[in-house]
Order: sequence, then C-alpha cells, then structure tokens
Amino acid sequence: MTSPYTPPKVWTWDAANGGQFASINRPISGATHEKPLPKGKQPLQLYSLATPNGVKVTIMLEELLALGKTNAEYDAWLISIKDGDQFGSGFVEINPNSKIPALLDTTNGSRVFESGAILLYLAEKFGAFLSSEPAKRTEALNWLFWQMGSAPFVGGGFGHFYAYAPEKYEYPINRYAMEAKRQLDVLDKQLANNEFVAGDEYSIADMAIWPWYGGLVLGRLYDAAEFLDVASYKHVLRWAKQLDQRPAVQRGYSVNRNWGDGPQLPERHSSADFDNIRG
Ligand SMILES: N[C@@H](CCC(=O)N[C@@H](CS)C(=O)NCC(=O)O)C(=O)O
Repeated sequence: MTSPYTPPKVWTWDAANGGQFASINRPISGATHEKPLPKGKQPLQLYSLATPNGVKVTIMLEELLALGKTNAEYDAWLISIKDGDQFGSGFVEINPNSKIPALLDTTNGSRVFESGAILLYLAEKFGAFLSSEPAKRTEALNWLFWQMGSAPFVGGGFGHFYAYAPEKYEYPINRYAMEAKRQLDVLDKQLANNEFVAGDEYSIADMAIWPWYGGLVLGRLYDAAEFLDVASYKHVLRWAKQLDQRPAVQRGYSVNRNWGDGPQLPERHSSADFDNIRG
C-alpha cells in the first residue's frame, strides 16, 4: 500500500513529479513555441512517432501501398514527443490535442487527428480495409472503437504504473493489470472463432488493435509479457504472430522509429527508403 494522500481543496501543478515523461506533461493545451511543420512532395504528410498509436497509421499506409494505391504515398516526419515537438505551432494547427499521430491530406487540405479517425479516413478515401457490407463494416467499427476506448487503460493505466511511474505502487498496478488482462481475454475469445478481429477479413480494426495487444503478447510493450502471463491468450498470440509476418506490417512498424533493437526508419519519404533501413 502507498502512503495515503489527502487531496488539497484545489489541485495545483507540481511540474517536477518525477515520473518518466513528466517534463512534457502540462495541464494546459496549445503551442509552447513557433515551429512550422516540414512538408514533402507526397500527397499525404504524416507527423508521428512509432508508438502503438503511431504504428496503426504507418501499417495502414504501407498496406494501402502494397495494394497498389499509389495516391497513399506519404512523407512521414518524426515528432519527438520527449522533446516537446507536439507543442510546436505547426503541429498544434493540425492537432490541437498535441498528440501523435496527425495527418495532412494535401490533395484537399484536410487535417486528420486521432489514430482511429485517421484509419477511418484512409479506409474511406481509398475504399480498402473496411467492408462496404453494412454488417461487416459495423463489426469492424465496433472493434476499432473498442480499441480506442480500451487501450488508454493499457497505456495510460497499466503501462504507466508498471513501467514509467517513479515507484511501483500496488494499488494502480493491480487495478490496471486486472483490466489489461480482462481486455486480452475479450480479444482472445473473439479471435478463438475468427481469423481476424472483425471476422474473416483483415481490416482497420486489426491495424488498430495489433500494435497494442499484439505488442503486449509479443513481449514488445512494457516488458510485461511474463507478468501478464500472455502465453495464456493463445488465440491473440496466433493472430499477433500471423500479422507480424505481413511485409506491410513490418514496414509500418519501422517507420518513425528511432529507438529499440529492430529496423528503424526515423523518416520516410518514399518506398525506396526501406532499401537503406537501419537495424
Ligand atoms: N487517442 C489518441 C492518443 C494519441 C496519444 O496518446 N499519443 C501519444 C503517444 S502514443 C502522444 O503523442 N503523447 C504526447 C503527449 O501526451 O504530450 C490517438 O489514438 O491518436
């Protein structure tokens, strides 16, 4: 048990709370500095980082290109969140919420933020990875929005307290490990009867869910595979390994990555960039 805390009448900002990423957390929104965004030649400009939320979008873009959708060509610019790039004026113009990923579609001037909205935007724009049959489309959207609502408990809850908080506190780790495992069980039951998350077709739901729950069971997130006993979610593991074999998933996983052991492509401007990949 942690020592009890009596909240003051009014919360005040303790800038130095000691947690990892504390230096970038603020209780106010908006730009902290002038910094226009770079722009490349491709129709789509992506500003992101290879966290699970970022990887969803680079997988989708690489899958679209693998399908031959050449207008999905994109420049991927690195947004270093630990250095506060998400608070630059140019980034805030395309995402007032200051979080990666954010997309600019130069063919029509649309800004798109929130990874789920970006996946849906791209699926509709290119007519791919989201069925046009109402029942299948609805099921894929059920799971896309399940992910958007559920993963913050895994990332902001479990991952934060298990891996990033200044000390290990039993109460929040218990609470969020319970919820992360419950979610893995929901997914395991769904994948016991379905090849892909929303049925028999690979969709944007898989692309949204794989970087988080696939990441957990493949031991790539928070070093928590043993703690969460991921071997017991055998259907999630089967699906996670299956997607991991897809060349577009492998390419998407490396884009905007500038840490870790695997291949890294911190910036991407064309498919040729994969020829000289690091790692
Ligand atoms: N719901 C958002 C979450 C995005 C998000 O949390 N992005 C994190 C990285 S995974 C971020 O940019 N954090 C920077 C910050 O909080 O300042 C989405 O899915 O796009």
